[in-house]
Amino acid sequence: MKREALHIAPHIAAALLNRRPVVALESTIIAHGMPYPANRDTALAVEQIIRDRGALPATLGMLRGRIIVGLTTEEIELMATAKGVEKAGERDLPIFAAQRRNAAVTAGASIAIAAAAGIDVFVTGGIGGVGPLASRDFDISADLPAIAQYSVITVCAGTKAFMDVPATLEYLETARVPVATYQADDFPLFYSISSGVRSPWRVETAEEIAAAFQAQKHLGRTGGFLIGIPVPNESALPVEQTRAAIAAAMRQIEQTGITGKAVTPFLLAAIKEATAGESLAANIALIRNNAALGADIAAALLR
Ligand code: PSU
Ligand code: MN
Repeated sequence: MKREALHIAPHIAAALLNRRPVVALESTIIAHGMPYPANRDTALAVEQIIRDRGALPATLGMLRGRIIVGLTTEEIELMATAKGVEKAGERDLPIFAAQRRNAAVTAGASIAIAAAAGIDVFVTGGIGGVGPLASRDFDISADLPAIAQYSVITVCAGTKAFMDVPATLEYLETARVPVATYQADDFPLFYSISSGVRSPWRVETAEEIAAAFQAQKHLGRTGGFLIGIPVPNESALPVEQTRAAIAAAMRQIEQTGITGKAVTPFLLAAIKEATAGESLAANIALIRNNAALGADIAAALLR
């Protein structure tokens, strides 16, 4: 992607030029991941958390076919409320650009945009992964090859909980992506603290992550890092509750025949129903937590 093709908000462009820390944020979680008004309130709260830690948030999205780096509050409100906001993965960007659409961007598309803009750190809630039925339906999120390809650090609370976590970690190993968990041994499970799978690498500080990312550049390697950080204890769902809600949601989706990029939004909504909203509370808590670490990594990279 060409940097000239992006519409970078002036304050973000200035921050990048002056080597101030910037954190990229996605918008699919706003338009398709959470109900209103939790989606808008969370998006704005996450931006404020990043500012409070001395970095600048740049929420990404597409408006009338233009890729925006640094949506305004009004534009975030539009993402949160407008009808017909598309879900744009990286491959959808040229089509929606030609059609002058409004589109929320996925984690994978956001990573591609962040790389083009020169933003090193990207924060999301949970990434897409190898889907639960991938051996049958080949559903592997395009988030994974984007993490592997672009030199951006992604901070998340794991894959979304209904993904196949062991298979996702295998994929990332094959794709040569360094994967670490922040202050825990196991890779997290989005709503729950542990996926039960040991993380390839454990880190204690933002500085450690920044140093390894700088070493990667020094070695002339391209590609990203994936950092998992468990949901805060007080908002975590017990793992049995997460697994039961996923099982219920999976039974529902088998009946509907929904496939492709509609799967993730459907399952997130079904799990929210199955947990009486507790999964949404966990989702909000974890993305706020991820944002704080993302801001600290962005600052550490510039020290
Ligand atoms: N994290 C959340 N909620 C979301 C998503 C992530 O807490 O809605 C979005 C991200 O934009 C991610 C997308 O890229 O879900 C993955 O969709 P799929 O599984 O179709 O690749
Ligand atoms: Mn998919």
